Amino acid sequence: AKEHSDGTVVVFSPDDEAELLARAAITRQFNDCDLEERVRLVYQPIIDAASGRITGFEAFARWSPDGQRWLAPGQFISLAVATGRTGELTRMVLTRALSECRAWEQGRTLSINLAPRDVMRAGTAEALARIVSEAGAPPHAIILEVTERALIDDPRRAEAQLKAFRAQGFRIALDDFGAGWSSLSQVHRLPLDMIKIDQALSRALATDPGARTLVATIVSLSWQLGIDCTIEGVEDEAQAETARALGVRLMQGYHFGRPAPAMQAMASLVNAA
Ligand code: G
Ligand code: MN
Repeated sequence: AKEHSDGTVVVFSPDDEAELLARAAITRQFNDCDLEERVRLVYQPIIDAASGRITGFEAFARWSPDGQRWLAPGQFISLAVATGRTGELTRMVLTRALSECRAWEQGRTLSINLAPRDVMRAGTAEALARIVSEAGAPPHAIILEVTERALIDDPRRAEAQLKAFRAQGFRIALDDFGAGWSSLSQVHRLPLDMIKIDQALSRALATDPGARTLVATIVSLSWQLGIDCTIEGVEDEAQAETARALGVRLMQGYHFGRPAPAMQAMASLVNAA
């Protein structure tokens, strides 16, 4: 039996051997690759649903094992963790995003995802702040997205680390909120600027009254905390309309825009004004 980084335990049978070998091979590819060459970034707009204005972009990394197939974070972040390259990946993503998607020059924010280890590692705030300063960007325009998962194991240290990010001027978003790792009891103590409602809740909005109640609760929580609230993974007008009716203002998802290369993302600002 093997414990995954997310805490689930998987028992392998001999049938899994081929899969195990494939996994070892792709882990080696990640370990040996030049990240500069094998990572590219796409940017998804975050929309103010009341005005239709793009308020910012979230950068997503795509990794290629072979220069042909491009994998999404869900498919390769575990490889970065296994090879100890999450810190390097995050710094590279931030550096690249700051150079190709200068959203702050158009009054927009730029969001970057942090791996749980980045959040907890000593010196991350300073390392990221140096990169932002070298790019000539204001830290306040940069939103660091942190998942609840990162805060569970050692809430006190997590709180101290988030305060260190804040002290450098960064904004902080709590990502994938409502996805199961509830940190509801800590949220009021954390220095947050935004809560991002997990995409699973968007999908459940049409059919599940429980999901609507949960979204309404998160919206009310964000109001009470005086912070922003974004819903992720909005795929159609029905979901957007329900979210709007529940008081969600900021939205993200295929309905508003798919993740796209920097040039295309920045060009959409010209059209939208
Ligand atoms: O954990 P995080 O929210 O950062 O991850 C978001 C992931 O979901 C990205 O890989 C992004 O490309 C993808 N994504 C963004 N919008 C949508 C959407 O509307 N539907 C689905 N299924 N995926 C989305
Ligand atoms: Mn995110």
